[in-house]
Amino acid sequence: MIAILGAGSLGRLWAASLPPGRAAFVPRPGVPSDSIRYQFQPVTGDAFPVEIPPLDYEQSPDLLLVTTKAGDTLDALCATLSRIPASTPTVLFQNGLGSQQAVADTWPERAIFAAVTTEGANRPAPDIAVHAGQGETWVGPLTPAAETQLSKVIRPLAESGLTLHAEADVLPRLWQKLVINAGINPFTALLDCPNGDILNAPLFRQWIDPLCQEIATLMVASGQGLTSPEQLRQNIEAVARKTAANTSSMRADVRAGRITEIGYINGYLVNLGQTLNIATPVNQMLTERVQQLSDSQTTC
Ligand code: KPL
Repeated sequence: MIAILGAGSLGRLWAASLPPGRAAFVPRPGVPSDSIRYQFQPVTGDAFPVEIPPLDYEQSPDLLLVTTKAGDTLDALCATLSRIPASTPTVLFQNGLGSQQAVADTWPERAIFAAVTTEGANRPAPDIAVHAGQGETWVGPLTPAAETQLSKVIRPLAESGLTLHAEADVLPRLWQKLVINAGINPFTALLDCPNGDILNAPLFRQWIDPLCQEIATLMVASGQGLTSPEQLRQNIEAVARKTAANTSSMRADVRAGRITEIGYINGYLVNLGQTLNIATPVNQMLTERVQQLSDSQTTC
């Protein structure tokens, strides 16, 4: 059994892709646990109904996949891990950086992995999950206990048919994804537009070069090696073009009135800049503007 914590679009993609009967959703504490039912639209072919049962804690899961938002992850795991055997590997799927390290620091004795995925998934309605674009997923160890267990984690995940890679050194992959998210997500949220539309927007064109300059400086200072700001911009623009019609996760969060992951993306870079004594005015401006946007959207 593979337990999935977080029934958002990514959690539902994994649950629907695993063989029938293999996945179970971790019930939310205090909420009556029932099966989760939805229509799943694969990249090709017809949509089909999916029904995923709640995890029965009596059955020790082989794996725990954590597909919560970065900001919810530590609390969700605090409420869950005491009921999951210490030997169950945990795979974190969060965007950005910071939340993974917090989990690894809190449970250093557990086998904790980070996954970086380019699978596209969204949820246009509460009971519909769409696999919007085929991607790849890299999984690598974060804690010493995870280092010897990589193949034990890849094998059951590969039963999903999604493309998986074992990655001994996952931090550079997390950084690559962070760069893409830092260069696309805040612009799509501020402009309220699909990913491809940022490319010709004055806001993007004004700030993308100084943003990439800040990120390149931070990467060198934090031991991630030298990638030129021009190369970073090309990588960001290539993904924006490839996912042109997509709504980014940050735009979707703002639209739904949810707290965004800006604090783990551009906000992470601002905090890192403060630690390393590197100025990050563009990341700071984007972080503040997205935070203001979601503050003004929150209705409760
Ligand atoms: O990962 C993404 C996200 O929306 O968070 C990108 C790459 C921007 C695709 O939408």
